Amino acid sequence: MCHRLITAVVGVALIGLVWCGAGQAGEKKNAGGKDKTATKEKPAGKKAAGAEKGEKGKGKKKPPEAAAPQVPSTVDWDDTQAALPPTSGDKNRPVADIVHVSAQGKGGELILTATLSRNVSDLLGYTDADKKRYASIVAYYLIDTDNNEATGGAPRDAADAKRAIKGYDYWATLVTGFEYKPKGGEGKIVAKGDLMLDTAANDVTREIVTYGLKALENDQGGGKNVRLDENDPAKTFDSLCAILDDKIEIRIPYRLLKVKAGDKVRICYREWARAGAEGCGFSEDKVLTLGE
Ligand SMILES: [Ca+2]
Repeated sequence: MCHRLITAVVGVALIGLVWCGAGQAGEKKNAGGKDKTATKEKPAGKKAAGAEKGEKGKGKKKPPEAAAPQVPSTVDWDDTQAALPPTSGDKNRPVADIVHVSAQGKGGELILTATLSRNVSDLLGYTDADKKRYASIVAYYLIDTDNNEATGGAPRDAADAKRAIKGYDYWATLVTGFEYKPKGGEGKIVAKGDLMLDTAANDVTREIVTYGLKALENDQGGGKNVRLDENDPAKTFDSLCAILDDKIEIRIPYRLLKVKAGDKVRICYREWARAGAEGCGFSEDKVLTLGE
């Protein structure tokens, strides 16, 4: 399998891992990929009232037919599907099981928050009997910034999903990782994505939660890296990520997505711990209007 666990001796580039890990979606196991809808769909109530002829003569005017459904400024997903157990390493270790996701545009940033079934510190702090600790891909978010399926693309492995995955213009991959150094040695080595770190030989100096961003092309592919700072390609997105117990929030500046307040964007996410399941862990799409 492509996403084999790596005994961390060398730092592993985020993007390489993410891309390598993406291959695992080819495996299929069980269960579907549906989420409960939590989107507010405004006009439904009023239309329905108009349709109830039995109600007596209240001279209420119908709402204007032209009124388009209102696009909410916040969307969220309840994720009731359990994560699959690990396929390698300690099979009993906790994995990043997403139970809820929300998206909102505020303060010039798209804010994406994943709630897990347990605290993030339980995942990154877990040490197995062989003194291994584990980091992983948690999710990726697909963002259709022009709400147009005819532009953009999708990651190559999305072809295995149960619904059409297309027209997304950006791809943000949420990962955990470690900064560490060899025992008795010096330096800072960073490894992110699906990996196993041998703590018998290494000391963890920092736990990492971060993301990578790519612009998707018109084909199904890996996309093109989007830098936080064009003048400093090594600058990471770490400062735009926050952990609050069981929640991981990432913020993506509008300027990087080439969007502005008022734009409508279509979003779905993929729960990585269900990437091997039927549906490949993709959620349904939701559209939101970006706030100021
Ligand atoms: Ca698009």
